[in-house]
Amino acid sequence: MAQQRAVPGIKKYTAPAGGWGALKATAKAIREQMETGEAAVTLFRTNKPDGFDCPGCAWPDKEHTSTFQFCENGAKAVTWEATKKRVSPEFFQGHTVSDLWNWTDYELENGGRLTHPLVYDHASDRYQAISWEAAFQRIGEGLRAHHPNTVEFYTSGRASNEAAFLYQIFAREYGTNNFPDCSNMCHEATSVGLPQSIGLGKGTVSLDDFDHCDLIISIGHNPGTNHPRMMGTLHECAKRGVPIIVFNPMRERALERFADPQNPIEMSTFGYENIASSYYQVKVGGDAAALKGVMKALLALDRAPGRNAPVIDHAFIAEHTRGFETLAADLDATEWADIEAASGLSRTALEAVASAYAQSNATIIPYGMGVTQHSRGTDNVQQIANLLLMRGNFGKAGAGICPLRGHSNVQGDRTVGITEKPAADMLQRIEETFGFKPPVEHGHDAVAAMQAIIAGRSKVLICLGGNLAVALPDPEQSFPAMCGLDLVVHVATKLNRSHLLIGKDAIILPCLGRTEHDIQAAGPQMVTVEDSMSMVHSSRGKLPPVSAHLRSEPAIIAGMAIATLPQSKVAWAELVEDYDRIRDKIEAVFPDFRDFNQRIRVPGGFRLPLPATERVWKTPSGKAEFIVFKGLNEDPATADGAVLRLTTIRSHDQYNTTIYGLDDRYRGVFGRRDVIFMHKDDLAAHNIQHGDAIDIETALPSGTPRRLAGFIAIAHNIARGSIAAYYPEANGLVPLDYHDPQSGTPSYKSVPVRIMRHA
Ligand SMILES: Nc1nc2c(c(=O)[nH]1)N[C@H]1C(S)=C(S)[C@@H](COP(=O)(O)OP(=O)(O)OC[C@H]3O[C@@H](n4cnc5c(=O)[nH]c(N)nc54)[C@H](O)[C@@H]3O)O[C@H]1N2
Ligand SMILES: Nc1nc2c(c(=O)[nH]1)N[C@H]1C(S)=C(S)[C@@H](COP(=O)(O)OP(=O)(O)OC[C@H]3O[C@@H](n4cnc5c(=O)[nH]c(N)nc54)[C@H](O)[C@@H]3O)O[C@H]1N2
Ligand SMILES: [Mo]
Repeated sequence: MAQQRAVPGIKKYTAPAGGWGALKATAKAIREQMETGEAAVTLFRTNKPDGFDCPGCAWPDKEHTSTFQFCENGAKAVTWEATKKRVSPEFFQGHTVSDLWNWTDYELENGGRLTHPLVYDHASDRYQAISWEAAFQRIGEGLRAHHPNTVEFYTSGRASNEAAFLYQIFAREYGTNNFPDCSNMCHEATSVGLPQSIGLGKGTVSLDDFDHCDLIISIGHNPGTNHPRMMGTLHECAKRGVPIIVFNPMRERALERFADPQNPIEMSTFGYENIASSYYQVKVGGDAAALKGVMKALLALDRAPGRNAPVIDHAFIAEHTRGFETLAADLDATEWADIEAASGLSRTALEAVASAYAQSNATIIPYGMGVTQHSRGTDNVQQIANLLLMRGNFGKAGAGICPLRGHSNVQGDRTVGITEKPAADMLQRIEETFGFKPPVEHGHDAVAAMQAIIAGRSKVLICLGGNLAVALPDPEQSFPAMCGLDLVVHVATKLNRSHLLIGKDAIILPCLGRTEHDIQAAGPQMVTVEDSMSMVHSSRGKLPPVSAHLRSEPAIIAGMAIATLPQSKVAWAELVEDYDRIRDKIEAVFPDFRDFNQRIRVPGGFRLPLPATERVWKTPSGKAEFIVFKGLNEDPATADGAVLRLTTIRSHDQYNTTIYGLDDRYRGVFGRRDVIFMHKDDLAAHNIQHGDAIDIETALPSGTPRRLAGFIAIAHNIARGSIAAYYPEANGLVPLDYHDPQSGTPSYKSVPVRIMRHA
């Protein structure tokens, strides 16, 4: 038995999630980043019809007209952007880039908001102020000197629809479909997998469906931290008596018990609601096996003699789907012993899930990165679709699939054309609308872009937000490769490590954030975003910009385009004067945005068409497809019992590569991020004690082993054989070429590793 000794910063957290702890943390975020009066007003206007869209997550808001919904991590995201701290040209006079490299990711961003356009000066190793016009000219010259297919146009998911649309038009008129995108590291398995299954690459539920569901099966996501406003919804469902079944290798506190900070009675009595009715600690990478087990048990229930009502919706299957017989044959041929071994769950447990599912007339399955970030992530998503299809859980109230998108507009960015594999009809409408011929040849996704940079095939990187080098796997290869680029341009709000990877020429262009006024020639502007449930709504900043030198993302893209494309067919300056004009063009290229400018002005916005919610299947066959997952392993299997599966996760105090602080309250970690969460029996089996320093090495069948040294092993409630570490610290263990072949999503959530005592 591993002995529980005291380890600095590791404590048991016994309270429910939410509650007073959340209020306290919010107050701290406001105190540290903002002037208090202003902060309160700003926060109050978040996600209200005349306010700005919360940059925290893509969970929708009820009606968008409801009263302010409190959320701790939304407050952190807003105060982090609306901070009183500044990174000005004087700041860089005091710090060379080599100095800054030694700062932590937290320290870099905590410096504050970028205030001026900057260019890197090799002689002094410093960023220096540059005028917008000079910066654009340099970018234009740089781009014109390169072949378009050697340039990468990265998008992080905060960009508005208007910015993302202009960006793709700029890159395509320039001549490339190289669109690496944060979605490629995130829900690409959804975007690729679901169109094959149901003819739609998005979720099918709306918030109202949660009021009508009988059962929720929540797989591989941590809403208490990453989608806190979802906790209000889950809390209501739990109160209504809806069973919530969770599949997650870690016992996440918010999925166990939650005290709603909006609920005065719970707050004053220290009460809470139990969230999960059953919690199954599936092995990391064991979801496909678990889902197959549930489907196999459902088949058995359906076939059981003496049942008067069928468990499987055969009428729906006959009318709407194809491939059920093949799926059933595969399930029949799959042995329970293999399912149990691969999932780490017992047959009895999976049968209990099937039986709860059989009793529910309307089931919702929400899921997150625990499902998508695997080398068979696409197949994984399709198993969820199969399970829902077996009982006709599409196109009826209270039922459907609910991928939890990451960035607040990552879904919208894809809708308005950020894709490396453009559809022919979009290209045709771009040509009709703007009068230039966009390229047809497919471009690079995020992994392919970095591979091209490493191989020296790509020479220029333009980033609309994000922190690409840190978000991607394999920093040992990608960091030096980034420094070999001819030109790197970052449109950003805050300084991060990717900005310190200097090529021949490096430029930072500071932009307005969501919280700030955006005033153009025609007056104050709003932008639009699409949430996880395909609701498009407006966002209008409320605070004065942190610096007079900031420009909006649309204005910056137009500036780059004008400087790069002197013969452009696009009236860039005119479009940016009034964003209604951009929206008219979006509507011209994407007819789903019919009457865009009228409908966006209706409080709450509008929902984009989702054919699968009407049982219209936009697949080649016109039917929904059952897609068989061959085998059981989402990741390469290994017979070596000493090999553990590493998953990489977010702490409660971070937004992707943005680290707000060093605590992970609900998991009982305070003031440090260098930990490896392990089951106590795995610690014992490795003869390692809680608190020991360990090294971790990848154990993939091919490729050079990658190693991280000096992490602290801690005993945690996690499935046996599975271990967890924080992202991005653990990205050095994830190989860039270790990804889902269908979607290109890196297998961040399942790396085979060995651990050993720290050398
Ligand atoms: N505050 C805050 N909000 C955010 C973000 C943030 O960093 N901070 N990031 C945003 C973005 S871009 C995204 S994509 C989302 C991410 O939201 P999530 O999908 O919730 O993100 P992760 O923290 O990566 O963790 C997922 C959960 O998956 C579990 N898990 C790990 N491996 C497996 C597995 O193999 N199977 C199963 N079933 N579960 C597994 C982990 O235990 C963890 O509970 O959140 C968005 N919202
Ligand atoms: N190991 C591991 N790696 C992962 C993941 C994982 O679970 N495990 N998750 C992956 C996922 S899901 C994602 S989405 C990616 C995230 O990858 P990215 O989207 O590239 O990263 P972020 O950390 O969200 O980007 C933060 C930066 O965005 C800039 N920024 C913030 N707001 C704005 C704005 O309004 N405009 C502009 N222009 N810039 C802004 C700031 O400069 C800030 O430093 O990481 C992926 N990497
Ligand atoms: Mo994401």
